[in-house]
Amino acid sequence: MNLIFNHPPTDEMQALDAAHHLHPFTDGEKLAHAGARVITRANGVILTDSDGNELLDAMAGLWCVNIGYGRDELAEAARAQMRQLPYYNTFFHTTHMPAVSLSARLADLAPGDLDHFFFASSGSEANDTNIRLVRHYWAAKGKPEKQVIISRENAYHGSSVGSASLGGMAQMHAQGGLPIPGVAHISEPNWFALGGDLDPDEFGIRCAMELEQKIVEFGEDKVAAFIAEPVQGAGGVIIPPKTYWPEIQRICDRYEILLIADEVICGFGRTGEWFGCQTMGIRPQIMTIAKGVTSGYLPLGGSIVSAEVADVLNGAGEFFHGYTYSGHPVACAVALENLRIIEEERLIEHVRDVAAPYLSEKWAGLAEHPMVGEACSLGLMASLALTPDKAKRAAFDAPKGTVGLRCREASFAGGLVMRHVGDRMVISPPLIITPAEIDVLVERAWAAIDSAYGWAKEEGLI
Ligand code: PXG
Repeated sequence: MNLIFNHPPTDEMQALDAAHHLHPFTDGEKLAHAGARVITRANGVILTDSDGNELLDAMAGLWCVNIGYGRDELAEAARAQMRQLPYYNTFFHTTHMPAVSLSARLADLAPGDLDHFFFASSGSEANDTNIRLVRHYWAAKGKPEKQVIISRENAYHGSSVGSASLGGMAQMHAQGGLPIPGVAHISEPNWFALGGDLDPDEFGIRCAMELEQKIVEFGEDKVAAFIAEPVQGAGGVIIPPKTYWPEIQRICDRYEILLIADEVICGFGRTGEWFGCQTMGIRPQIMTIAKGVTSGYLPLGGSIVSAEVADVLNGAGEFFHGYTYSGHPVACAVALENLRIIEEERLIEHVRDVAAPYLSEKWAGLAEHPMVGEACSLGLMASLALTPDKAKRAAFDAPKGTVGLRCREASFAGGLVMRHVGDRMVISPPLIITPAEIDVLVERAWAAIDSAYGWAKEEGLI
């Protein structure tokens, strides 16, 4: 029997899952006790589980299914490419049309002179590439001591040793001796949690100035790059104050350090432009991409670098770096079809002109709930901060994430996939979402918050 299409009852699948499957970012014992939710199919913005429940997927999978589920065109693109050339590598002076076409397409789409692409299969791999690439770049320019990469606390750049080191997740660093040497972190521009009595604009400047202080501390001749997400995603959809990015750009320019925009979440329409750096008005020399480039239908990631960076790399002999699946032809073919759909169906215009303004208005209404201290959105990413005291922007008197988890559970039970990051709730729906679907999303989000509110009151947390 084909267990995938003709599956056994839910409890049997859960038992098999618990017996053999180690899940990412999961407490295995708790999961085995509760049993995993089994997702069996999806269409548009709706997931269906093995018991036939339907859920509105306000996370677009894991921030990636930009064009929504169920697009046969991508299946057809994969099938055609698999039949013609399922695999070949791009090492040893070889190439193939899917990699050629996708590099050229990305060079067209990326802003400024970002016009060369190094392929990987994920955001983590791409950021590992970036670590090696920027150090190799500076060595090629006769400055091998420029090694340090500055990042931010509560940033997420991946889960491999290198990319998790770039990330600023304390819990990840605590497991396995991270970060690696040569990575330093500054504060995140999270006004709600860290802004104290400063107004958001002053706080934005103060956070950016930390970059300057760190560069001066190490010495400009030691610092290779600064990496940041235009808007932190996994950190809780933290939208920086408007003063932040212009000041960061000024500092990067002044001290001649490379700016790496990690566009793994922000790229491919999420912010209402092709890339988050365009929304933020910054000029990175390198962008990390993954997720939305294929809408998650197949794994693909990589680094887009400027003409100047590419020239230096190309003039520096062999770069001893690459992955078996760098430029995988099937993933590239699927990416090209995905980009065609985003462009021809004008999905970025849909986000910018229809979905984001509508979400922004409806989402802001959630701030009227007594337990919501902040409700903010940019493009189609949004978050809200749960708090027992709005005026003080206070945290709950419970381990971080206790109320957030409760809210997430209520959300799932009410037919909405909404995530929690500590006690912030986050969403990032497919770009195709309609105003009517946004109404359902916000209604279910309110119900989930309200359910968690009732529970928090009973527990004496409010
Ligand atoms: N950079 C950013 C900005 C990301 O959000 C990565 C790099 C790593 O990409 P890969 O493809 O290696 O996973 C990411 C991934 C969450 C969550 O819980 C977020 C991500 C991955 C898994 C979980 O929000 N982002």
